Amino acid sequence: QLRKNRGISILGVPMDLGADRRGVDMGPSAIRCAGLQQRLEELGYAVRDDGDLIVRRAKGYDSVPESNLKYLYEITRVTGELAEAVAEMDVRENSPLVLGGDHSIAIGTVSGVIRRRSSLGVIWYDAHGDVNTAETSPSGNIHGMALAAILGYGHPHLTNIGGSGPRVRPEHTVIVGARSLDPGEKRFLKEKGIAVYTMHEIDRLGISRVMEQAIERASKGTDGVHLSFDLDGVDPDDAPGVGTPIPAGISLRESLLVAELLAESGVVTSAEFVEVNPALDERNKTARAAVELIAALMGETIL
Ligand code: B3U
Ligand code: MN
Ligand code: MN
Repeated sequence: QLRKNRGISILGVPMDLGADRRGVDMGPSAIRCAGLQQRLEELGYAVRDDGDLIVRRAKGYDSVPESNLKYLYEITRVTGELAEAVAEMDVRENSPLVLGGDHSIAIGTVSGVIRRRSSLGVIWYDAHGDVNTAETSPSGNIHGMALAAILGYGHPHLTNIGGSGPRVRPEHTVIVGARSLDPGEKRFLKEKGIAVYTMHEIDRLGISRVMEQAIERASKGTDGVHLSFDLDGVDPDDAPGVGTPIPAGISLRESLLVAELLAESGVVTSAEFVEVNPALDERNKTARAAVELIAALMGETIL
């Protein structure tokens, strides 16, 4: 649980290679500039900022000859380091809060978190499914393959980062906010029986019932839930600074309720906030939204 008697360890991963577009490498910096640490300290947490991992700017496409995976080697290296760093936080009894960077970093975060847990649930808040593999990906961008890798599917380099075998089971995986899925992803999600709350379900049931069900699914039979929060899940009107804005998304207001409901449930044991792109943002609006969301997740209430 993200409890106040536990400290929080912040780690930034300034990587944009998985998105193949410059800008999200500045995400950790922008979120810190928006006042993250102070906000968490005001809530009573002992916050430790471990700084950023080092990401090498790859020259050209450091890709494997037999596949379309872009920057596979550097992404494998960085996420492997991330897994070790996150596992280390757990030893210190600090809750990991990872700042992205593109969403490929989730492979490292989850692989680190799972070291000391027998089973983990994942709530994947995203406009996308991120369940492509090299075979189904339209882009070769690894950020669109992160959840598949966590579930044990994809290139062996990606499925063996910081461990081996599936990190999370399909029945403990929930996607919230999906509105842009590739044909291969739709097939994958149906085949594996992964719960997907698309915008359709959110509009029909309302975000609060969706979260009730999502929390139940991710927490039942697991000893922790990881929140992987892609800022492009939020509507681009509220979070314009993301690499791939998809309209008709979840409002910031609803997203804050998501964070508050998660805080109330007490099931979340680690989190990451990814895909903030300050180069496309308006006066750091998206990073400021990220800080609001993190504060709510950590128990900040209005009254
Ligand atoms: N599904 C597409 C697009 C995409 C995924 N994640 C983001 N964009 N941010 C792909 O490339 O896999
Ligand atoms: Mn994503
Ligand atoms: Mn996304």
